[in-house]
Amino acid sequence: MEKTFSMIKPDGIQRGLVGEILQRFEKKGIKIAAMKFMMISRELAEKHYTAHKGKVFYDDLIRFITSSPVLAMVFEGEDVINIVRKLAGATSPEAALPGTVRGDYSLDVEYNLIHASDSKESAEREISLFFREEEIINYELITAKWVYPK
Ligand code: IDP
Repeated sequence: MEKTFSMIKPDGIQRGLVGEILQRFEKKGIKIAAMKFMMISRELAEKHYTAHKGKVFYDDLIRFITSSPVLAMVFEGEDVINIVRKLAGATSPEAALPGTVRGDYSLDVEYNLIHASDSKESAEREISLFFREEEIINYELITAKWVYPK
C-alpha cells in the first residue's frame, strides 16, 4: 500500500466544496490516513512549493495558498499516488477533463482547488512537511476486502 499527500486548497474551502471533493475519494474506496484543517505559514508554503521558486507565478501562488485555511490529507491505497492525481485532474482548466475535481469545478490554472503529490518522492516529502508520524493513523478499513478483493 502506498501513501500520498493531497490538500484542498483555499478556494475549495471558501467555495464550500470540501464535502463534494472528499466524497469522490471516499466513494472510490481510498482510505483516509490523516487529515488536518490548518493555515499554511509562509515558511511551509515556500518549502512545499520550492520547485516553483523563481517562476512568474511563484509569489502569487505563495500568497494564494497562505490566504485562507486548507485541508491537508494523507490518502492510502494501491497505486494511490497516480489515482489521486487522476481524480484531481490536469493543472490547466482547458486540459482538466470532466469527471475530475478540477475538470468539474475549476476554471483557473492557479485556483484549481486541490493539490496531489506527483511522485513517490514528492509524496514522502510532502507528507513529512505537513504531518508528524503519530498523526498518520494506521487502522483497518472495513471495506478494504470489498475494494481490493485480491
Ligand atoms: P499541479 O498542482 O497540477 O501538480 P504544478 O505545476 O506542480 O501543478 O503547480 C503547482 C500549483 O501552482 C498549481 O496547482 C497551481 O495552483 C499553480 N500554478 C501552476 N502553473 C501555474 C501558472 O501558469 N499560473 C499560475 N499558477 C500556476
